[in-house]
Order: sequence, then structure tokens, then C-alpha cells
Amino acid sequence: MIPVGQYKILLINSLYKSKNKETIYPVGLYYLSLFLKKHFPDHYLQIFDMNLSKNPYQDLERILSKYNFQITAISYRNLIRHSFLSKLATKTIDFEKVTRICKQIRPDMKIIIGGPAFAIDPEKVLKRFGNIDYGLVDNVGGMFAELIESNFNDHSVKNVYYRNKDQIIFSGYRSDDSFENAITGFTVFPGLNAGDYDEIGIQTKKGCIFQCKHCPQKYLEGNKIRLRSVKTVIDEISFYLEMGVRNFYFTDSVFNYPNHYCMDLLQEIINKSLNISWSAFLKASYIDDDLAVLLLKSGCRKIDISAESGDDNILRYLNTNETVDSIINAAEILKNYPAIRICYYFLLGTEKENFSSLIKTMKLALRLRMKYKSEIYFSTFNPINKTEVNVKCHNFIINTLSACISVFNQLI
Ligand code: B12
Ligand code: SF4
Repeated sequence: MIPVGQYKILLINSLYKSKNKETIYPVGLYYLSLFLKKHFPDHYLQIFDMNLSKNPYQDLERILSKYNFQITAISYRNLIRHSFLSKLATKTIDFEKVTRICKQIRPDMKIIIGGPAFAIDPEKVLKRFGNIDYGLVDNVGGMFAELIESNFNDHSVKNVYYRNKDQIIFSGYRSDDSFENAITGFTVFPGLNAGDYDEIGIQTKKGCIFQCKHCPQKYLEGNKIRLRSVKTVIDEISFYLEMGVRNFYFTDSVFNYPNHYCMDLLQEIINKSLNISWSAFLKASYIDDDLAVLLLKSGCRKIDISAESGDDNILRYLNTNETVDSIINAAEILKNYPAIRICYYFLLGTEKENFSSLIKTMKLALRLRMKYKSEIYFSTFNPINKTEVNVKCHNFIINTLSACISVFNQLI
């Protein structure tokens, strides 16, 4: 039983990073900390990003031994991690070790998990990692606070997965917008230094209205869009600017939808002369000349576009809301802004992939590379455990070919 009063809470960003990959600012944990701080101003919060540490497991042991934490909130981001042959192979993250260390050093500490790699398949994760006490999905801030307030006795708090003997129980879903509204009051937390990261993630909205067949987004943020106010986003950027940080990544699944909101935000960045540099995922079909002007003026340095395929049949099947024409149209507009790097991502080996579609994809990729000087990235489709997104091609030859293209692309 946790004594009611001042809690010590450790927020852990679990290991996902491989040597050749960027270290991603733990924006989810940062937002969670802001929320908890607002609710429990007297509680002690510390953030530990294992990805920044040279000896992550030893450092975790050291931190846990030093402070008597009663609660730990662990973020589980990616399922896989590239191995030492990092450009060729991947391996599953040793997440079990993180939870084992927590339980060994602090047996009474409550272990709570959240994050994308958890939310995609919560039951599977809880079954696999027996040390975790609770898992939270969707808008977790309010539920997290309720769980703490009930001293972990109230199993009716919504959006929570918990254990009852050998069973994993879900308390039921509740939509709650409190979290977005709570991303205010920006402050620094022990253990997290913005200067340690190349860029800072900022989320301007949650949810995505598009319903691409292969995407697990519906399990992560849902299909309803929940926008933050432009003012709080500007406040957040200004907070980091004061610390000398000026590179940002807008982490929204689709930054340029809704278009008017995106344009309002960019206009405000320009009006306030914030002088930042930023990147984001954009949808090709919502790129037009008016937006492109604002992109450049507001400091956009790189755009990521999920093109997925060069075959309209596949794009229709995947329900991406794009066509080959919409992708080329975006490239035509963006070629007038050479200061912005454009990266296109293709996904090979989904269910309807065949020789003809692979060739069409190669042709489009080549055109985007040669004519529009864009960067091209291929990856293969890795199905996850939810049947709705399990749209993998079953043709061995097509899969092998897709894998070869993807590996070759990573090597060059
Ligand atoms: C933006 C993004 C990127 C950007 C990040 C840029 C940056 N500087 O931040 C870039 C393009 C670099 C990127 C790269 C990759 N990404 Co990415 N990315 C995303 C995306 C779209 C948003 C993530 C984000 O920041 N969200 C905003 C924050 C605020 O949300 P959050 O972290 O999820 O946190 C919230 C909740 O999860 C929760 N929460 C988080 N932690 C915890 C902990 C507890 C205890 C609780 C209670 C709650 C909680 O509360 C937070 C507030 O709501 C997601 C898709 C998605 N919608 O989640 C994919 C996603 C996370 N990426 C994914 C992948 C696979 C990758 C790559 C491995 C791709 C690749 N093959 O290279 C790389 C990995 C990079 C690396 N270094 O390892 C997958 C992970 C899937 C999985 N299960 O493994 C996702 C889910 C995409 C997908 N649909 O498959 N990514
Ligand atoms: S637009 Fe992106 S985030 Fe939205 S459903 Fe499609 S792939 Fe997923």
C-alpha cells in the first residue's frame, strides 16, 4: 500500500534507440509530467531517458536505489530496435529487463506503462511483461491522476488495464479532453534537459481522421481530432526558445490537416518572428501554394511524406486518400522551395503488392529522386498483432524482393 501524501514518481523513457538512429525527445512523458505537476504540485517528479545513458541499466539501478520512488511511469515507444548490424537487422527491445530491475530494487513501487508500443496491443504487452501493474491508454493524464488519488484501489477508473489474478481486465473506455487542455505551464523537470536532444517534439493535435488500412493510429490516438489552441503551442515553442533550443519536430500524424489550423499556427510563428527551424509529417493531398509559402517563411527545413506506393490500386486498397497524381502534384509545388528537404516514404509488401505494383513504385521513387531531388526511403510492412492492420502480402517472392529493396535502400 502506498502512503497517501507526497509521492515520488519516476518517469522512465525506455530504450528504443539504436546507434544510427536519432534520440527522440520524450515528449509524451514531458506532457504527462506537466499534467501530474498541475494535479499534484507537491509530488516529486523525475524523468530518466535511458536512451541518453551510456550504461542505461546501471543508471536505472542507481536512480532507483538513491530515491524511494513509489510510482514509476514507463513509456514504451517502439517494439523493435535495430541491432548491432543495425542497417540490416532488428531485434525486440529488452523491455522485460527494465521492469525486472524496477521490481527488484523497489518491490512495492507501482509500475505503470503507456506509450505507442503498449497502446497498439495492451493485453499482449501485459501478458508478456508480468511485472507491470497497470497500463493506460488514450488520454491518460486524467486517469493517471484518478488512479493515484484512489491510492490504486479504484478499479473503475477508465482507460486502465490491470491484473486480477491471472486475468488482464480493461476498465472500459472514456473519452476525455483534459489532457490537451493541460499542456500548459511549461517548466523544467529534474532529469530532462532539452539541450540533450537535436530537436524537440511538439504535438499540436491528437487523432487522425484518415483511416489507412495498414495504420494502427486508431489504437493510439483515435479518429477524432483534438486540437490544442494555437496560443499554447506558441507558448511551448517560446519556452524552449528561452532555453536556447530552436529545432522542433511537430509530432502530429498529419501536421497539415486541418489545413486552416496548420496555416493559423504557421502564420503566428511568422507574426511573432520566432525564428525556429522545424520538420513534420505532411499529407501530399493537402499541400498547396499558400501553405508552401507559409512552410518556408515559418522555418520548415524538412517535410516527411508517406507516399506508400506508386500504384493507385494499392493506394486505394490501403485507403491512404492519396493518388500518384496527388503525390506528384505536391512534388511540383514543393520543387519551388529547394531550401526544404522533402523525404518520401514507401511501404513495400502490403497485401496487394505484386511485380507490377513494385515496378510502378520504383518508377515513382526514381522520378521523385531524379526530377524533384527528393529523398526516398523504402521499408517493408511489419504486421502487428491486430488483425485490422495485418495486411501483409503472402507471396514469398514479392516479400523477399520487397525486403531486398528495403535493405539495399538502407545500405546506400
Ligand atoms: C513523430 C513520430 C516520429 C518522428 C519523431 C520526431 C521527434 N523528434 O519527435 C520520427 C519521424 C523521427 C519517427 C521515427 C521513428 N518512428 Co515514429 N512516430 C511518430 C508518431 C507519428 C508520433 C509520436 C509522438 O511523438 N507523439 C506525440 C506524443 C505526445 O505522444 P506519445 O509519445 O505517444 O505519448 C502519449 C501517450 O502515448 C502517453 N504515454 C506515453 N508514454 C507514457 C507512459 C505512461 C506510463 C503513460 C501512462 C502514458 C504514456 O501519453 C502521451 C500523451 O498523450 C508516432 C505515431 C503516433 N501517432 O503515436 C510514430 C511511431 C511512434 N513511430 C514508430 C516507428 C516504428 C518509428 C521508427 C522505428 C521508424 C523507422 N523504421 O525508422 C523510427 C524510430 C526512431 C528512433 N530513433 O528509434 C511506430 C512505433 C510502433 C511500434 N509499436 O513499434 C509509431 C507508433 C508509428 C506507427 N504507426 O507504427 N517517429
Ligand atoms: S494519415 Fe497517417 S496516421 Fe492517419 S491513418 Fe493514414 S497512415 Fe495513419
